[in-house]
Amino acid sequence: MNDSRILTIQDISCVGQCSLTVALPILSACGIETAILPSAVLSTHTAGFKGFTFRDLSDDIPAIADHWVKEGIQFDAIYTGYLGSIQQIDYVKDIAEKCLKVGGKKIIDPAMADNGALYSIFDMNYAHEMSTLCSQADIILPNITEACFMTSTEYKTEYDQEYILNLLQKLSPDGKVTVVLTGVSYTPDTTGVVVYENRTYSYYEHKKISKGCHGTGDVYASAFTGALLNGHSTYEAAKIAADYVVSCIEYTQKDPTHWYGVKFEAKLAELIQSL
Ligand code: PXL
Repeated sequence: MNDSRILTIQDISCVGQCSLTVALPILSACGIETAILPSAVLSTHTAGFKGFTFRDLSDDIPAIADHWVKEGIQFDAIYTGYLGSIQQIDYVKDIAEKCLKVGGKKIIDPAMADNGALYSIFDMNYAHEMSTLCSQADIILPNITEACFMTSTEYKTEYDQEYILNLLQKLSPDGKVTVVLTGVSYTPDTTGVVVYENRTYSYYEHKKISKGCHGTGDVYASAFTGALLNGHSTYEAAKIAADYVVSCIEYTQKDPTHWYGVKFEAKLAELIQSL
């Protein structure tokens, strides 16, 4: 247990093992007091279910933030995931200014795209606004698709280290933003995560599991944040989160009917052990 208090801002997809229903249990399991700000409530996530409901909670956010300011509530870290609109990105910037402790960490997962395409509700204006939020962060966790959208770079499925370095330099031109770039695969059987910190590149390579699973980005970012707030280095936290996600995917694949997310709950004990 440590004494950090984090605020995580992302949607509640009632069914689907993603966003807040992943972040809250994982961060809590990591021993971190976790406050939540739901950006929207959806009946399910948007990737594969049809006819989902979507209630935008944007209008509630300023009053919630004002109340926290009145109560003097501050956070050691703010971690954001899937947000519902450009307006919400602006609200996140405002909350970070008002409610993040001096020296607190802004961790942004620009959850908006995968496999070369933006998720259904987003457009290029959203990607641009997200890039401005990321430029103000301490740590960002994009996948390659998100990195490409935020830097106007051509998306490639085959690439070399030079292509990745170019993305990292565009995401953090002065080296101030630490980038944890996920899904970086240099060989057919492996994938991994690149950590770009203080302009230094390091790579943690691990097994690639052929079939992609939904929600792994959220599981990864939450486990990474939990490990980081437990005092691990960025690289160590990136490695702990990668090993956890691989274990979750392998376990989930034993049940081929489970298509909409990963069974991260079954492996929480492993994550706690690795902290
Ligand atoms: O896992 C990212 C995510 C979060 N929330 C919602 C989503 C998605 C991905 O599609 O639809 C609502």
